[in-house]
Amino acid sequence: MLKAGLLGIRGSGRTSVFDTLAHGNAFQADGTGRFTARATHLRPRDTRLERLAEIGRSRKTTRTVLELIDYEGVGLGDRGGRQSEWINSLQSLDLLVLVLPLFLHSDSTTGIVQSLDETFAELILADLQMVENRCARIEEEFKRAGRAERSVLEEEESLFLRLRETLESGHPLNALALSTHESHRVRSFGFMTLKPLCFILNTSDNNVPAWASLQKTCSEKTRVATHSVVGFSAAIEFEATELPSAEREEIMNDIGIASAPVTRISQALTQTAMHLTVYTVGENEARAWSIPNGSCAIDFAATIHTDFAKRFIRAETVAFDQLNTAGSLVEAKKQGVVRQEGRDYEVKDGDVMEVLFSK
Ligand SMILES: Nc1nc2c(ncn2[C@@H]2O[C@H](COP(=O)(O)OP(=O)(O)OP(=O)(O)O)[C@@H](O)[C@H]2O)c(=O)[nH]1
Ligand SMILES: [Mg+2]
Repeated sequence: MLKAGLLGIRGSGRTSVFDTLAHGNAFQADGTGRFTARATHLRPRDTRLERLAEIGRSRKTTRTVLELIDYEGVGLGDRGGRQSEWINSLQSLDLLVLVLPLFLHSDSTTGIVQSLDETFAELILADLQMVENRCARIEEEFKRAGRAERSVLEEEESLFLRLRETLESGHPLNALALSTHESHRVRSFGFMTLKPLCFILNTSDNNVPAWASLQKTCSEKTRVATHSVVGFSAAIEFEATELPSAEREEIMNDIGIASAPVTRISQALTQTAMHLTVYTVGENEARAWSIPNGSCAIDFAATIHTDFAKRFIRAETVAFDQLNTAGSLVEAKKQGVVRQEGRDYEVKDGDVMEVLFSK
C-alpha cells in the first residue's frame, strides 16, 4: 500500500485537505509526544473495476487503497527537535503531498512561485540537515575504524560530500544522476528531495478557472523528475462532501471541478508514485491492485501471494478495453485477445490477469 504524507507550512490547509478526503474515516497513526498524526485510507472509485465486476458477475469489489497522513503540531519551517523527529518519521513515506496555500495570496502567480520556493527550500534544508549529521558521524566512525572499514567510510564520505554540495547550491538530490549502487546506499535515509512529490494548489473558489495555468507554472518551476500538480479547494470541496450527491455534482460542474476529490487526488498520487493498476476478476471478487511501473508478471503474482510466485506457471492476460468490448471472458477468448504471458512479461496498466500456478 502506498503511503503519502501531507506537508506544508503552518496553516496551509493540510488538515482541511485531509478532512475533505477522509470524510470522517480517520484513525490515529504513529507520532511522538511532540506531534500527533492522523491517517486515513483512500479507496478511489474505479469505473474499470465496476465494469469488470459486472462482466465477471463478482459478488464483491475491492478497490486499491492509499494511506494519507496528516501531522498535527508540526509543519515545514519549524525548527528544533520536534522538526527533526518529524522528518525522521517522514523517511518511510512513499511520496510527499505538498499543500500550497494559494488562498492566502491575492496575486496567484507570484503567490504560487513564492510558496513553491519556500516549500522547496524547506525540503532541501531538511535533507541538508540529514546529510550533515551523517558527515559528522562518518568522521567520528573514521577515527575508530580499522583499515578495511576506512576505505568504505571514505567512499561513503565522498558520496555524501557530493550530496551536500548539491543541496548547498539549492538543488534537490533528484538533480544528481546517482548510480544504482549510490541510490542503494542512500535509500535508507529516505531523503525528501528524492521522493515523488504531488503538489496540491489549495485555492479558493474564484481561482478554479485559473487552475490549469497555475498547474503549468508550478510544473515548470519544479525541478524534480517525478511530480504532479493538482488543483483543490479545501474550503468548497469540504462543504460539498456534506451535500447529497446529485446536488454536489451539479455545483462542482458549475464551478468547473471535474471529479470527486478522492478520485482526483488518488489518481494523481498513484501516477506520481509511478504505480499502475491491474485487475483480477472472479465470481467471488473483482479486485484492483496497485503495483510499481515496470513490474513483471512474476512480481504481480508475488503481490497476490508469495506462493503464487513460487509456483507460477503463466498469467492469462487481457487488456481491460478488449475485455470490455468483448463483454465476457469466453467471448474475449473466442476473439483471440486473451494472451498467455510468462514470468518476465511487463505488466501494463489496465491488464486483467489470472495467475495460473502448480498445485
Ligand atoms: N478561504 C480558504 N480558507 C482555507 C482553505 N483551506 C484552509 N483554509 C483555512 O485556513 C486555516 C488553516 O487551515 P488548516 O487546514 O487547519 O491548515 P493546516 O495546514 O492543517 O494548519 P496547522 O495544522 O494548524 O498548521 C483554517 O482556518 C481553514 O479554514 C481554502 O481553500 N480557502
Ligand atoms: Mg493541521
